Amino acid sequence: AREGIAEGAVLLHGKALPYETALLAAVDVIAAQAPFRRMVTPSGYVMSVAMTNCGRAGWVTDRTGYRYDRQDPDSGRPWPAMPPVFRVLAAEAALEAGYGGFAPDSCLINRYLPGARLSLHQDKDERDFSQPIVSVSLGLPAAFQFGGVKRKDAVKRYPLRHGDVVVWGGPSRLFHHGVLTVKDGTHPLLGRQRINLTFRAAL
Ligand code: MD5
Ligand code: FE
Repeated sequence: AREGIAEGAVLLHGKALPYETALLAAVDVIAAQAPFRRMVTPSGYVMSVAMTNCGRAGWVTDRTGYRYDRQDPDSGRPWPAMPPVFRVLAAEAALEAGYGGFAPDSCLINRYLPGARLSLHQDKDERDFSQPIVSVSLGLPAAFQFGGVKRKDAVKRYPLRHGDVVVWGGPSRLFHHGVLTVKDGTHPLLGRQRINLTFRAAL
């Protein structure tokens, strides 16, 4: 079922379920080449979310700032290629939400263990904000929060569950958003973690 949750944002319940096995196998292959790591923000804070990437560019942060980098700074090698199942799911979801021709060049893979969170922020490091962002939730559920373009705008909460896909386009592309502290639990396939795939046209 498809549900509008904000201006330009569409939640596709269970959209990723037919792909779950292939997605998780691909995440394991990527993480073997480019392991999950907790990065440091420019202010020196070690993020609670562990991250890796695939595709032509990966989102990274260190003391010098946020950026998209074609190489994994930990290894100096290019990020693993984006698996076909990632591209297919992202493009299908975007199309269902009204964005034809979505061709992401970057997929950030976020791993939340219980206790991890992502504070309210905007995604502003990409070149073309007319391109949507596609987000795939796997494993433990999370309370997702999103507000508006202004930091002071009122914030709403939304549960995101295993298999949910959200397409953020139009005005919602630049809405502030975050993930509340993930609660402890066990998912049948993923155990004690939430994995989020964030697809972007970054370059
Ligand atoms: C997550 N990741 O659940 C989210 C999914 C990130 C991040 O936020 O930056 O790694 S992407 C959610 C998103 C993207 C663009 C706009 C909006 C939400 N929004 O308007 O709420 O790990
Ligand atoms: Fe974000």
